[in-house]
Amino acid sequence: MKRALITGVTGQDGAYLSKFLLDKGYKVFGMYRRTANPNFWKLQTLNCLDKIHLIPADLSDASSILEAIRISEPDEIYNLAAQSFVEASFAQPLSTADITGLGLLRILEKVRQINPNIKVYQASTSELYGDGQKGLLNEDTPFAPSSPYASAKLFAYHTAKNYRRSYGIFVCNGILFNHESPLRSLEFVTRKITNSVAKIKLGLEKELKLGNLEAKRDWGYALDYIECMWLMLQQDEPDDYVIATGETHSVKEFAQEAFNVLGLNWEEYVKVDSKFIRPEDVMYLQGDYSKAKNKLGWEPKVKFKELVKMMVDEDYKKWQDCLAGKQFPWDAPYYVSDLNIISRTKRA
Ligand code: NAP
Ligand code: G4F
Repeated sequence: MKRALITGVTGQDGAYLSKFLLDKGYKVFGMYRRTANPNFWKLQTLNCLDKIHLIPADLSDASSILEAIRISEPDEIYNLAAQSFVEASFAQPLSTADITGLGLLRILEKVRQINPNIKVYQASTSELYGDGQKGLLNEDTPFAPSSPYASAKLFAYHTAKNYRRSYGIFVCNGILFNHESPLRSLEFVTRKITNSVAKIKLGLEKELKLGNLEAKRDWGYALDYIECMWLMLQQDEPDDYVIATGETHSVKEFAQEAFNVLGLNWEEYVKVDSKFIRPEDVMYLQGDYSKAKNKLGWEPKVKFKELVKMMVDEDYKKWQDCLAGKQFPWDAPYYVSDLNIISRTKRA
């Protein structure tokens, strides 16, 4: 039986990957960081919390990473843990660099020392490209990070390549473009929109405040992208791959489509609030996944409209169930509306 250690197991991708690997017969170990309140609703939703083995550890704490690797004795490590919210990286640049950047270095050092045969997947990102790009972006497009988050991920990207060349460690960068799902956290724009659309339809909210409506993203479905992480580690040689849909849409188009799903006109509800506009933003992302298609045999299955509908339908159903008194693991009722958060202001 193969053994996998997933860092960031409580996140969107960590939950889907846990289920994917359990279904493949893996023994799954999930590294989670200690929090004052429980944070397992995504794993519970997918019915796999009681099937994985949880190890408390933190990417900023090298000794806890050592323990996690010793306990799990993995064949494969999937490094999904990060401070993953770009906007927060402007407010917390140092901890973002520590976790999102140095975190991988701490893992690779332990792998090098304990068992250099462990294969490692690194969650790289399309944010590496930064602002000002045009056309389809691929593995050869130069990177120009536009946030502390992207700079930290660029450090990790090069660290992975360096450990591959210097020590022969099997480590792959998955340059994943934005991927979403009903398990996406509420601070990201897609789920923020779909959750609000559901609440507005049910009379629980009156408006939706957003920032930059013109930014374009290549949005795919998280579950489609999980398979790729695994495929990369099943190859004979480690390599880096772009994973995307090849389509791009603006935040405005996402909002328009999401309100459409429930028969609402987005223009009546969406307001722009400058507090959600970032000091620097990436205006355009569109990925070329030909290398993954040719070498891994991978293609995305879910495209834009289907993704938006899936997310709106799920949030709408859950709010209806919640109002009917049903109880289930879910984040939305406990979310502090970002309208109440005053620390986020546009920087000059
Ligand atoms: P996510 O939902 O934000 O999950 C991030 C995970 O990292 C959570 O489990 C979080 O734990 C954990 N974490 C944060 N700080 C940690 C620390 N100091 N020590 C240990 N764990 C820590 O992110 P995601 O969307 O699943 O993305 C997975 C990875 O892919 C991330 O590295 C992200 O940067 C990258 N990525 C995501 C996308 C995307 O569109 N989703 C695209 C490209 C790359 P808590 O639950 O306790 O916060
Ligand atoms: O949903 P977002 O916060 O995602 P972003 O910044 O693209 O980052 C996500 O994808 C990356 C891959 O490219 C990952 F590496 C990263 O971990 C994360 O998963 O914002 C998308 C766009 C931005 O241009 C933002 O300025 O939406 C714009 N936006 C407009 N109004 C907003 C809002 N974003 C958020 N979060 N909230 C708003 O109200």
